[in-house]
Amino acid sequence: MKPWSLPPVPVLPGSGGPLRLRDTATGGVHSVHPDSGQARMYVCGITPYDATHLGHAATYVTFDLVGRVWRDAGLQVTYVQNVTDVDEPLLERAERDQVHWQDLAEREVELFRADMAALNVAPPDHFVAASEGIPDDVSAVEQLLDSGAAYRLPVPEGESRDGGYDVYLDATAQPSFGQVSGWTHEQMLAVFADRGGDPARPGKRHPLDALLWRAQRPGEPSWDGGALGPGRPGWHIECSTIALRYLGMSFDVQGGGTDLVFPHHEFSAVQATALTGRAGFARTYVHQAMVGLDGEKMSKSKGNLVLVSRLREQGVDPMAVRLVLLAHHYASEWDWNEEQLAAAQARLERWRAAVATGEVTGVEACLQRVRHALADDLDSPAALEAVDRWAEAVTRGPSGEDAGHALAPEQEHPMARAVDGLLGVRLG
Ligand code: 5CA
Ligand code: ZN
Repeated sequence: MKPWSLPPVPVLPGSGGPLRLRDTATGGVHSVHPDSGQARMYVCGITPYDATHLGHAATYVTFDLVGRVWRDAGLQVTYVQNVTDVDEPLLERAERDQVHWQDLAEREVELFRADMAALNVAPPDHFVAASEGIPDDVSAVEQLLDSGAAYRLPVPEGESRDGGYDVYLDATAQPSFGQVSGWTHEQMLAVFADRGGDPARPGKRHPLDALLWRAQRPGEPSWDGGALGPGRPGWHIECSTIALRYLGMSFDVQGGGTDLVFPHHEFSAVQATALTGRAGFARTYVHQAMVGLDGEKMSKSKGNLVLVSRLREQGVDPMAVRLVLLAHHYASEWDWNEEQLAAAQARLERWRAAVATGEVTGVEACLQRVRHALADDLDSPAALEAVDRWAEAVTRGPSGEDAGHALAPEQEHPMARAVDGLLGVRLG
């Protein structure tokens, strides 16, 4: 699929990094700076049945920072993001609204592109719809069946005219099952049904087994499944196969929100290991904490959403929205409110006023502080404070003709370039 487009990220003098991030699988903070000079990242994309809310935006801005810090450290970055355009929630919403699921998906993906471009989130190198990867899913599921890692279950009577078989992963038989989340089966069972699982499906070997292939049901879209018969892939297999196709095993960072730790990232990893016979789907699993509204996780299914597109329609500067997101460390949960937006707008104005003085004293030192903060587990709040201190100093200090290092009016301010390059905040 076509991603969105944006001007290239400014390249800054010198270099930053090496980046350290918190790994969900080990609980520790460690280097994610590959020695090869090539960094590879997969971030779970949207299910396009509703518009981008601030929780999604927080996730994509967080991983956008990862890409920026990597590039600033001199690495080549390959960034892959999927779009889950084949899944229950999308089909249900399309049915409810009496629209074709493809039209709904197309409309929401288009809005997502516009939201991401407005937030200055650099586009992925590969933006891949689940519907584009189905032949890979079919081969993967066939292989898992052949190796005994998966099993068939007849479609329950009455659900389909022609019978057929669904396919499940024999999850608990996989030695690596549990390594991403580190959760017990009890913890897994407590959330599985709420997160797309079907623990109560009769006949499964274990309640936690995940659906790999769903045989066609009347009225549901289906694809050619070869020996599997017509049907559609389950949710988790798309992220295993898309990541394997574009990045291979042992890529550097698998990203998403904490709601994906289990089951989604657990199963994506287990399936990739079962397919390749190799341990380590991603080297590091990084998760954005949930953004909420009035004490509840913001989610499409709950409907308690603050939409990026709605804020844009209201004339809110997307750079102020970005500053609200950056004011929180990715690993801390927080709730959106209007006061934070007002504070971010004021901060943006202060930064713009500081750059408008043309004063460049202290830029180099500030750039190093921003680099240092970001390399340290993406400490974006500390990075913003470093820029605040610089802005305060130049706004208080001499400016215009009195300034020692003032800039010609037509020159781009080096602090504006630094803030754009590293934080993705455009001051121009
Ligand atoms: N398509 C799947 C991933 S393969 C999916 O989870 N789609 S989503 O549209 O529900 O979410 C898109 C991304 O935003 C995911 O990475 C998800 O973890 C993240 N996300 C969803 N809600 C929030 C929230 N309230 N706060 C932070 N991140 C969130
Ligand atoms: Zn995913």
